[in-house]
Amino acid sequence: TILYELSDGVAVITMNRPEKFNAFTEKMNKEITDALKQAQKDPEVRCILFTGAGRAFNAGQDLGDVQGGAVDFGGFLRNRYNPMILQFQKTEKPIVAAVNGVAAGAGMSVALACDIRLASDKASFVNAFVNIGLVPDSGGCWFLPRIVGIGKALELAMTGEKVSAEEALRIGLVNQVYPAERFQEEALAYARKLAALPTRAIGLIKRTMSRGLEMGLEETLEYEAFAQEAAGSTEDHREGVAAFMEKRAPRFQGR
Ligand code: LHQ
Repeated sequence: TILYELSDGVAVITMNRPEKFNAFTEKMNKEITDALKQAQKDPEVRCILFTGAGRAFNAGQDLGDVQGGAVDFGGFLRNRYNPMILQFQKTEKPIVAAVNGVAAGAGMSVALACDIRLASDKASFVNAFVNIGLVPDSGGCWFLPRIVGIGKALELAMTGEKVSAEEALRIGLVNQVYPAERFQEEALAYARKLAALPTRAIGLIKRTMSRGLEMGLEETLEYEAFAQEAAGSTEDHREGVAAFMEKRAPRFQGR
């Protein structure tokens, strides 16, 4: 239910159930978790680009699987979604969401769990949970207020209204918007640029900032010192300083 393709340091993960707007099934949850683990392990992978096949990014849980009641919601989340979302955070490489179309429900949450969001001008976001009497899940209650602030987060979660790409850019929900005609190329070019940067430092930036969100200043300063010891011992750090002194472009290896 997904495609995994590696080229030029970028692992492209494509959710691939276009006829169902790439809605999640148990199989897809598992495949995404495994693909992220594989990308984390593979030293060739220096950036992950996460996108959807066809018209949609992802419409959330496949509602065909949950209709008729008698759903173990807690189990659904604990077994399928929560491990997947945690894997986004545990993957210490940049993850870029290329939001090609609508991102709804848990599909929106997954976009939020990525580090950077790029949107096609045809993309949109729907915090659809409330529309079916549910609560944002898959990290939606954690990421959304941290990305757009509590005021906007509550508005989007309580109304379940569709947000256009343009509005998403305005409120900081996405980092860039590109015309649909050249969206794929632009997203790939963006990911390739990230893949050429010092990957270890980027992984440490990701970990330190997400911890910093939950720690006080003193603890964060200490964690920065720890992270800097790790970053400062990389080849990429030495290369960065050497390139600066020699007035040339750096060639980072991700080590
Ligand atoms: C779909 C879906 C879909 C199946 C569109 N399933 N077919 C966790 C724990 C346990 C249980 C519950 O869930 C969760 C997490 C969650 O994600 S809850 C939230 C689930 N998602 C939603 O409620 C979103 C439902 N979909 C929509 O609101 C709309 O379809 C969106 C806004 C995504 C797109 O609207 P449109 O562009 O107007 O397209 P459409 O509504 O015509 O949908 C296109 C097709 O995709 C259509 O099929 P059809 O055969 O009629 O062409 C839809 O039935 C299908 N589809 N979402 N989640």
